Amino acid sequence: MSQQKDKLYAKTRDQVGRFKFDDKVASVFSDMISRSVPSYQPILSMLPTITREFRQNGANYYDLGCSLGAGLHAMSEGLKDTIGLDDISGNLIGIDTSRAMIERAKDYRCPYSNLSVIFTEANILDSAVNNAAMVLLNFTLQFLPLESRENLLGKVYDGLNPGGALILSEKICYEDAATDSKMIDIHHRYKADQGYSQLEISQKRDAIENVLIPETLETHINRLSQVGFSIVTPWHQNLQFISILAIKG
Ligand code: GEK
Repeated sequence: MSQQKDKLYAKTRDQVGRFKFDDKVASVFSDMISRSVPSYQPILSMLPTITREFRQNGANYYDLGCSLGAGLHAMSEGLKDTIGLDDISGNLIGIDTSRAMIERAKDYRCPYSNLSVIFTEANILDSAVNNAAMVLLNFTLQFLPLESRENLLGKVYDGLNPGGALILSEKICYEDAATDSKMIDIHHRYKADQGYSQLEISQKRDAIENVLIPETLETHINRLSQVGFSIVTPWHQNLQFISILAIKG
């Protein structure tokens, strides 16, 4: 299904409702996230390389909160024969609660015969993770209830094979109010530079408030260490958008 340009918040709304991953959002999602999250494309373009480092034959590769499956496509590039390595067989598993996203994601035809691809409409809080070489939570954890986050990360840790890795990308906030406010200003300027009007920026901000709940980088790092990961390190940051690599020893 083709993607359209994001104009969802271009007209004044009497009431800005709570942001939902519905059909309207799914139809513009690639454009919306690429013009809103400066880290999105750089993270996707590094995923094949990271996947090549952690791949294990016959293992599962999860994209939790996969939306249209862009993370899964990027991981598949790391499993095919490149730079003289052999093809690695594996199962790519994308999970999302949004039917509109999963319906579109299912259109993907993986070109690599060594890989099987499964897209499932489900809540990742209720989904099993096992025999995993890699798990990707690419800007998904931030939408989950705060009290569920540690359990989910514990489940991911348990489901990873030894030597496996979690990539956790998030929008973060800052303890210091002045820093937080300045980073928000710069992010809004970034969105304006991508062609969003002030109306679009402010209506989207109202819609996403209390839906996307950011935490500090320190909170993420401490929690990942607490659930058992032996190496926990940020590997990418652009403004308040970060990605952390967490490895199971
Ligand atoms: C990408 N990772 O393109 N269970 C499953 N899915 C969920 C849940 C849940 N409990 N809560 C939210 N979602 C993607 C981008 S978008 C990020 C991820 C953003 C899903 C939700 O339906 C949406 O598709 C996704 O998490 C978040 O690399 O829009 O900023």
